[in-house]
Amino acid sequence: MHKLRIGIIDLVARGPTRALYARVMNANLASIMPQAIGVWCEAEGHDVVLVCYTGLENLVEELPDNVDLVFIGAFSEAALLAYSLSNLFRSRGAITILGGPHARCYPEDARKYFDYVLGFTDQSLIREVLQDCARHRPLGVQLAARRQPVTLPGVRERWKFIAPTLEKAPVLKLIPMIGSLGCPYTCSFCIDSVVPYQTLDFGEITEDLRFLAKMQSRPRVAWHDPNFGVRFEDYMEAIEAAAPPGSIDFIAESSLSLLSEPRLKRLRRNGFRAVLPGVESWYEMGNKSKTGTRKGMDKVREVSEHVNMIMRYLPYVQTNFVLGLDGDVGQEPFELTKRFINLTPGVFPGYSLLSAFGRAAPLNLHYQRANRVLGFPFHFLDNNRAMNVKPKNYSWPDFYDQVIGLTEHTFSWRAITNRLRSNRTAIPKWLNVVRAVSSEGFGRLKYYKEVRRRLDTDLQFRHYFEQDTTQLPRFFVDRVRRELGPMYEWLPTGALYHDPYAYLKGEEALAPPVDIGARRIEGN
Ligand code: B12
Ligand code: SF4
Repeated sequence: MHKLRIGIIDLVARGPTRALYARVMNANLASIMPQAIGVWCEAEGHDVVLVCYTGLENLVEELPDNVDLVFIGAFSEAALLAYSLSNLFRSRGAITILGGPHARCYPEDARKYFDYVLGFTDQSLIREVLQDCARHRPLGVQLAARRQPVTLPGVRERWKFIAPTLEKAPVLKLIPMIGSLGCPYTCSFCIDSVVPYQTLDFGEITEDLRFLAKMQSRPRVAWHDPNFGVRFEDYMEAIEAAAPPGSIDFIAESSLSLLSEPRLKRLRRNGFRAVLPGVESWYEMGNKSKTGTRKGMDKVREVSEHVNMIMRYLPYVQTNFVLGLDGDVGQEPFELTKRFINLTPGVFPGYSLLSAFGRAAPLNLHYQRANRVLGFPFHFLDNNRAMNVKPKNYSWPDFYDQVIGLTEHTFSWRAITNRLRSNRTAIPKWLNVVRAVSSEGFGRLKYYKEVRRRLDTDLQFRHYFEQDTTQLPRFFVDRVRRELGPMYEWLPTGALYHDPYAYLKGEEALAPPVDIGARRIEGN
């Protein structure tokens, strides 16, 4: 097999941007898998150029124009950019491959624009793709390993791809690591509820941390584990074996139920600086926050006490909420979240509007069966700019009124000042301010208000939300055009639309996958 010129693009932005938050943070959102694929492609003897696209670089200039093969990793919010890039590289003769969350959630759609669409990906699947390396058009092939990989290249092997990405981050520089895949819990809204929990090699983790401690003074590691801390003891031992306590800083997503006081003491000793637990709702998912059957204000008090306790040990806490879940009715859930913010002034609340990402979770079938899923272009599916599930207990105007009220409360100057005062260390204090005044706080508020205004004044817009038409309102088309910038001219025809019921139709058709050796080829 001849040496291939391979381009790998990790899309952490959906188009060009100059936003302050993007400048500070986007390079820290880099994914692990594109780097791992880079390592695997080089192991097969090929030349690799990897670009983490943060929205600030000129993407086309950064990649050699004579690549044979281009891997693109994308979230759904960057799918239209990924489709445009695929179109551009195909026009230059390259073979294109999509992987990442979008490929897992919307493979039926992605096949229209890529030669290969990969689900679970391991080294042997990459080897097969490289050996096949053929055009598959008009419909690409959909391939997946049988399960999540049992091993992934660690930081030492990925360093040549990590280092240039870190250079793009001006202040805070986060190194992505992972120690486990899947989750033992089964929250039906989550992509990992059906993926068995498995850990990677803890000895490797210790070696990687030792390496990092040599490469940088006080490195900062962001764990990408879906639920960090399930094998708490093993992690702590791996970290403690690597470097003196506190010489490496860590950030992790962990369920509240795993964050008990004795554990927090150990986390603090071991350099943990931030955790992002999910609360999700005051009426649902009690098992995640260990609040059991407690609901409403009782749950608010309990979670608030818990989070305030966490903040005595760790400097930064973000609690994640989902707005618009079926268990929520009326003003109360929103008012309770406001109470939570008042009772927990130091916390940064992260809000997601209920979103059903295609095949991501079993619960999405329920929304599709109830005909409640809307086909907003992927570009808006980032948990905020479009809620693609019609709320069960709210009209759209009601819902947006509540979301606006909560966002105003959360990013009022009073709340921003309270957050600033309640946080003790410099980075958390100022990161919270930047998040509040940039695209995440003020930016979203402005956007929600525009959506709300149009629900009253723009008939075409309202009809779309009410599912009276599937004709996309101008508002969304114009935004895509503006936000894709020069790549818009490469957006394939029809890519603004997708079938939001593809998952349900696929399940109903029940086309059995064909087994070929170690891999699974579906519907090709
Ligand atoms: C860690 C994580 C993050 C981290 C790191 C993000 C990153 N760039 O990797 C942070 C906190 C930054 C983050 C942010 C966001 N996230 Co997030 N995140 C996760 C989480 C918890 C784990 C993902 C992970 O790394 N798993 C470990 C890897 C190894 O496994 P995997 O993801 O299953 O990937 C496998 C395959 O997909 C494939 N693969 C993965 N990437 C690639 C790339 C290529 C080229 C190929 C060929 C294959 C391939 O190989 C892997 C091994 O089999 C998932 C939920 C979950 N439990 O999976 C959500 C999830 C991926 N996030 C999600 C979302 C929506 C977001 C945000 C938009 C939220 C927001 N509003 O800010 C942002 C977008 C950030 C961005 N643009 O980069 C959604 C994505 C849905 C979708 N279809 O787009 C998920 C699925 C959660 C959900 N809501 O269901 N996230
Ligand atoms: S605990 Fe978190 S990662 Fe695990 S299934 Fe529930 S939401 Fe998903």
